[in-house]
Amino acid sequence: MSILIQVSPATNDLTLSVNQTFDEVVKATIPKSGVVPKVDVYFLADTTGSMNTAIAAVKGGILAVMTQIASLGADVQFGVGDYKDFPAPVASEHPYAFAHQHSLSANFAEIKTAIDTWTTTSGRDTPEAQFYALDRVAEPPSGKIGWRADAKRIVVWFGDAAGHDPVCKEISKLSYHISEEFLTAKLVAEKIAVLALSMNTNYRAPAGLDDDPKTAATGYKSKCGEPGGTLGQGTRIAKATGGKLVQGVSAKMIVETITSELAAQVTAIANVSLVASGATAKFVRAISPVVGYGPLSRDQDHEIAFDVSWVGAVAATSEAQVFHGSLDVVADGEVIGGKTVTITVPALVIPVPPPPPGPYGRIPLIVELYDHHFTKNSAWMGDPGRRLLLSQDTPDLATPYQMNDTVSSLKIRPGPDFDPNAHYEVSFYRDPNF
Ligand SMILES: [Ca+2]
Repeated sequence: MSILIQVSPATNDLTLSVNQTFDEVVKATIPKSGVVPKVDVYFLADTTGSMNTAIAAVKGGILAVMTQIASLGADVQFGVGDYKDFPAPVASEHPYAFAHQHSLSANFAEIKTAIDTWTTTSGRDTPEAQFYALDRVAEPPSGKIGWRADAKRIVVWFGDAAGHDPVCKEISKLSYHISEEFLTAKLVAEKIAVLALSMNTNYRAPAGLDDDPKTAATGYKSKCGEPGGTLGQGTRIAKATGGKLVQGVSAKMIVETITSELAAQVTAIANVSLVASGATAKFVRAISPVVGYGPLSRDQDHEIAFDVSWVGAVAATSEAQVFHGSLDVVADGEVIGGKTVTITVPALVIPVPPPPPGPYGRIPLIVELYDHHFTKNSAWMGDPGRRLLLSQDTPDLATPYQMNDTVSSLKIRPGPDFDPNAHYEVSFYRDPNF
């Protein structure tokens, strides 16, 4: 399904001193996809008691769902698994916590047969082992589940209770505890989107997959200690993985909901956003709209624009610093294009030494001119006369000194660069044309 998206401007090569800003509009053109979307869908069901009517409805309608989704022009495959709870296996309690029935396959009849094997058993306490089931499904491509490497991966998860958090290793016999945070990171790393159908079939868990995981959570205490976790697990996991949670789905509506939500996944990109990454990300002050765009249908071209605001975030040092990174176009959690970004922070400006003395920079003699008189005491109209110091050849005393025709006295004395062995000559004219 991947299409490499070009953006405009195609690259950024910026120079940003600290606090210096730069604003740009980044446009991304997303072409109508000529590529058939490749989609892997894994059906994962809670098969404990209260799910009975929902399971029956899925068995009745799943073949039609698969046929309809395949008719949308996608290369789509399906897989099947179900979960119950720990401790397992325990006779008269849980036959298993998770069972994988069928790997990803285009043989819809086999998928239907696998789903027909689902049998509900008691879940005992209210929360169930969905974290363990999702952990088992969150594996790399080409494993037991059979994810295809280049397919968009979706788990269609339906259940009506919260999940035990954590599923500790003492009860699962794995080498690690499965907390919500751990599970979410693993699903994101495997690029598996979770499409969660939170069923309204369990009166003991009114918020379904989002219910309080500590309510009536007794089954893990002897192995895992006091129950943890918070309300809203399903919504958070779905959102973090680029999927979606549909709340309050009835048994009657489950088939229709699976169909419409899967069709939306196949025919549209739910969300496209612009994300800064790499060493240049810290220079991004804002990207707008931060939530991106969507849904965008796949059967037409789209041009979207983001306002990106950069700011110098690094202080200068004695040498120029260069940072590399990118602005990525992310569609439903997958990077589908973008541009490289290079930011140079210029070196500190080194003070430039003063220029060497000019033609008049050396002063061998100081010539003092006095206006009409040269002491304060010999008053002229009551004011002391002005004194003018000359240190260079002066063609005209009128401009700017305004001392033409008024000089009455002069004094010549050695300047700072006086050389007693040199020969100096001082000439005065009445005017330049004399
Ligand atoms: Ca349970």
